[in-house]
This record gives sequence, structure tokens and C-alpha cells, in this order.
Amino acid sequence: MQWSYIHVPLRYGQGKLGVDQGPTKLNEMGMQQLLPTGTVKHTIRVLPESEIRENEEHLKRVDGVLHTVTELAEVVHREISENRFPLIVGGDHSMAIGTLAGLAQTGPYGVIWVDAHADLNTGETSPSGNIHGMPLAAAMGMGDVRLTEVGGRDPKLSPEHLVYIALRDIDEGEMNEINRLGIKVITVEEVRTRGVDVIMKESLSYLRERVDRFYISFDMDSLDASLVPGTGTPVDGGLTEVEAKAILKEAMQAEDLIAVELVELNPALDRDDVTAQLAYRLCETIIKSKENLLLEGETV
Ligand code: 6HN
Ligand code: MN
Ligand code: MN
Ligand code: MN
Repeated sequence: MQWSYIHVPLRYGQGKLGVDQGPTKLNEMGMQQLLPTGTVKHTIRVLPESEIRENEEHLKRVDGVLHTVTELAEVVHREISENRFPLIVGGDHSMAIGTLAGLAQTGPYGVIWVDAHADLNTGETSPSGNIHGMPLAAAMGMGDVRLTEVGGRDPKLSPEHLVYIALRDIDEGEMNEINRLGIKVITVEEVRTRGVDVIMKESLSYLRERVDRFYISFDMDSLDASLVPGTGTPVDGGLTEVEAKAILKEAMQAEDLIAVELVELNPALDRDDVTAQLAYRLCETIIKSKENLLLEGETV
């Protein structure tokens, strides 16, 4: 299996400077050495600051987000069609509008969304107007047409093909949708009391009853706030490093996993690179687990 390493230096889905530097930071730390030889590399283009207007209060910097996610959707579509395995690093989570749209063009799929947040707002329900809180709503066809029509008119994801892990900061409108649509949610508390093994087996069999492949999107803020000063919207009560690695390892070892995404590393907010180093170790787990380079029981 050939890897495709996709950089998405996007920050327009939220208001803080620096999250666009996540991919560069990981490279400086040695990501290139971790990736198997023959890995194909892409950097998705981002509009320059000078072209960004902030004139829509409910969909901030929407032009900037659309420009990048449209190209990302095309690249993801092509990489999957050519049988490569994408590792997509961001960048803020609005980029997933592109990932989800690109995957949809290759057929049905499931999603494991590891995040403190549900990212299920629309312009109407969002408390912030930040598009990084909206990618799953857009993929399900909810909200502004400019976001829902990236990569085509049809919805890109069905609610029953989604499993959330580590959710703990949910807005009111999002909670209503989760309940209305019956989306499966696994809390940090459940991860802890039932164990990663059990919840991952359950998540995978839930998805496998419905679809024959899945992707995992990992937001750095799924980790406990104390571990990730270098992320834009940290939340207490999150995953430990050991739990996060175990979740990623289980996902990476599944043969029906088709792509992995790691988002919301913001080096400008970081303290002594602790978040960047943690993100790097997670990437190590991601790559080594798939390449079967981990020893039994080891989680790097
Ligand atoms: N993320 N629910 C909040 C909002 O503004 O919609 C926070 C979203 C955070 C998004 O972390 O990817
Ligand atoms: Mn997110
Ligand atoms: Mn989040
Ligand atoms: Mn909140």
C-alpha cells in the first residue's frame, strides 16, 4: 500500500493565527523520515490573506475555506481512486468538508470522528460563525449550499455511518441534531470504563453492519486540555495519550480503513512544543501501526 501525505495549511475555518503551521511543524520534527519511501506528497493551496473578506458573520472567511476544501476533495478522490492511502494533516477541521466530499465520490463509507466537539453546526446554530465547527453538518447536506455542494449536490455522509468518540463540548443545536438523527456517541467516560478495545470493536462492527470501509478524523482537542495547549479550542476531561494512541492503533490495523486525518495542531499557541511533540508521536503510531512495525502490546 502506497501512502499519500497531504498537507492542508488552512486556518480560515477559525479565528486564531497559527493552525496553518501545523503541517510544517510536523515536517520540521521529522515526519518525512517516518513516512515509507515512495510516499506521494501534496500541499493543498490556500488563498492569501489579502483575498480573504470577513463579511459573513455566520460563515466567517467562507471564500478561503471553499477554495481549499474544493481542491482537497479532488485530491482525496484521486488518491483513493488510485489506491493510495491518504494521511491528511491540518490545518483546522473545516478542511474535512473537502475530505468527506472527496471520499463520497468513491462510494459509501463510515466515519470515526475523534473530537471534543461535534462539528455539526450550521451557520444558524453556530455560536461562533467558525466553519471548523460545521464540516459534518455540511457533509450531511445541512446548512449553506456553498458548503453542502462542495464536490457535488448529494449528501456526502449519512448520520448512521458516523461514530463520535470523546465528545464533551456540544452546542445546543448540535445536541438536537445528534438526538434527532440518532448518531452514535462514545464519551471519554465510556472509553475509560469499558476500555479502548471494547469501544473500538463496537464502533467498527456498528460501521461494518452498514458500510464496507471507513475513515478516521482525529482532532487534537479530543485529548485532555492539559496535554494540548497548542490547539485552538481545548476542552477539559479529554483522552489521555495512551487512550488516543490505542484508538488510532486499532483503527490503523483495520484493513477496511481508507484514510486518516489529524487536525487542529496550532504551534503558535503551543508551550515548549508539547502539543507538536504529542502530535508527532500520534503520527508515529499511525504510520507504524499500519506498517505493522509495532511490537505486540507496544503503542510507541
Ligand atoms: N473544532 N462548537 C464550537 C463552534 O464554534 O462551533 C467549537 C467548534 C470547534 C471545532 O474543534 O474542530
Ligand atoms: Mn473538530
Ligand atoms: Mn474539536
Ligand atoms: Mn462550547
